[in-house]
Amino acid sequence: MNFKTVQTKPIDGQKPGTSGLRKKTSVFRQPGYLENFVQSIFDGTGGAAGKTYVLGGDGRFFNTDAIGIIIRMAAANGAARLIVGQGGILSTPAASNLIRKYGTDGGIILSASHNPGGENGDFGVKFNAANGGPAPEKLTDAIHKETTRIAQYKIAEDDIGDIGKIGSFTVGSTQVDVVDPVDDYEALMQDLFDFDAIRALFAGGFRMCFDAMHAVTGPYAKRILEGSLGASEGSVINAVPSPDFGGGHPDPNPVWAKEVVETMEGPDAPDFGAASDGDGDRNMIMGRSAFVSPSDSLALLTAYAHLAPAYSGKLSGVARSMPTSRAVDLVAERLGIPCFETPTGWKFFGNLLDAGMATLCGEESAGTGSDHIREKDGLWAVLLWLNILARDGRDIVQLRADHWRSFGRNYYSRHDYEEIPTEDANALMSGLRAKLPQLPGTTVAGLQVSAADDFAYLDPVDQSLTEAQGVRITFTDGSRVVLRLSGTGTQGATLRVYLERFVDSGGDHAQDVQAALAPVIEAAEQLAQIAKHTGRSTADVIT
Ligand code: G16
Repeated sequence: MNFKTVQTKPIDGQKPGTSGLRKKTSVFRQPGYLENFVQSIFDGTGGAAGKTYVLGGDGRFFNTDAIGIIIRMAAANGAARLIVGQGGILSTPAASNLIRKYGTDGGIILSASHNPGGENGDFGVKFNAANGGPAPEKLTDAIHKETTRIAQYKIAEDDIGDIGKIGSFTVGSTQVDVVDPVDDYEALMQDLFDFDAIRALFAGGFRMCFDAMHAVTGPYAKRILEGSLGASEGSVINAVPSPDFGGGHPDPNPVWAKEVVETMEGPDAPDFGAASDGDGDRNMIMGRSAFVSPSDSLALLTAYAHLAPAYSGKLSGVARSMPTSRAVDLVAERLGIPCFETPTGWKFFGNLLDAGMATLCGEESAGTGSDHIREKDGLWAVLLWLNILARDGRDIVQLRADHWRSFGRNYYSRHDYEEIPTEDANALMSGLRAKLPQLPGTTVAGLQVSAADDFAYLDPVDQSLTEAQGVRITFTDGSRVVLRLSGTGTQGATLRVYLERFVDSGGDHAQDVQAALAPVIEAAEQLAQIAKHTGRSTADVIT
């Protein structure tokens, strides 16, 4: 095997965002772009020599080529071993599991998550650390620093073995083990959940529809739901991963996961609906004609997790990202366990999970997970729901209604304004930040402001401070508006406006969500002057 050292120059903009480096696929395919970033990952994390990495991706366009490049670079940099998903496929949760199970030094995951794929879509590269979780800020900062001073990268010149076949080959002195992407993940799920109870549920006629959205979870869901658990054939739809996700947008929310939504709202709807995203870490949950918001899902899973063997009597605490609704806080309070509020980004849960301070975590952005791995996990959420429904016996819609009657309902919605010119988005945020100190005590759209700040997080484990994580404005009636700019977009800026209104246990829980939130929506507009800054009178995506 011949190795070569290629002279290169820093490329602007290789700063990882909320979750790795995400760019247009065409940007990643520019000569040296991927290579520069991968070499910077190695250099920023102490070099690849003698290390073992997990490697895989969500199968989007350029996945296979990128895997080949990374294998050749890891070998040239002296890695000892690579564990690669067959065909270059690994869901993000499956990759996290492999890193932990085989004690590797980390992993490289190729995905732009829920962003569309294809030649004109998005691509992404993420480094996960030895705990299986997304690299924390100090590592992503170190990687970014390398991208600004890189002068050369190393790569093997010759062809390598076939990653389409399970087995092993070597590249120089690096051993490459190609593994089944599903096996270890399924074994983990069997350890966590009561598979017998779920099997009995399906055997009793329970029906579900899982939309894999032509993305990576198809093979996982087929094997586990239809194979091991006995869901009827056809329960998993859009199950074959395709490089452009069938031309779709693999984001599991009511806007993009239309097929399962129509099924769940149609005549003869199944009992349970779900979907997962491009790389399998997000989830959407539905009952008949009922979308369960991710924030509510987190609260309900926390309330009923004891019905699953892995979590019975074992919840040390919960954590949610700051913009996620406070429904789970109420459950944690009643259970007498702590509830942590972190910035957006799964990486912020890592320390809490490692320290055993939180067992379940979740985010409004359709992410839920636990300490079984260090990523959010779409299929895990579906299986925990199935386990709960199998053991509880109630229908999901009834379960949720009973929950609201007991805890009250946190009406919740997110309004996204996409592809705004970056300067306009920054002007909106800085204008808002400037007026925060004057807001408490004032009344906006009939709501009195009780507190207003720019969220800063002091990590209770390593004491690191992360500032400017989003503006939050709370009102005396318990309502809340949060505004922040997305860190995962690839074009312009995306403004996210998170809206929440609490109606207590005796109140009306059957209102239309947007109608219930109308005063909060109006307050957000008056406070941030969204229409003036964006030139738009409504959001592009409302979930
Ligand atoms: C990533 C992060 C999540 C975050 C989401 C949205 O998810 O891991 O923690 O909530 O992005 O982030 P933003 O609001 O900055 O766009 P994923 O599924 O895209 O990897």
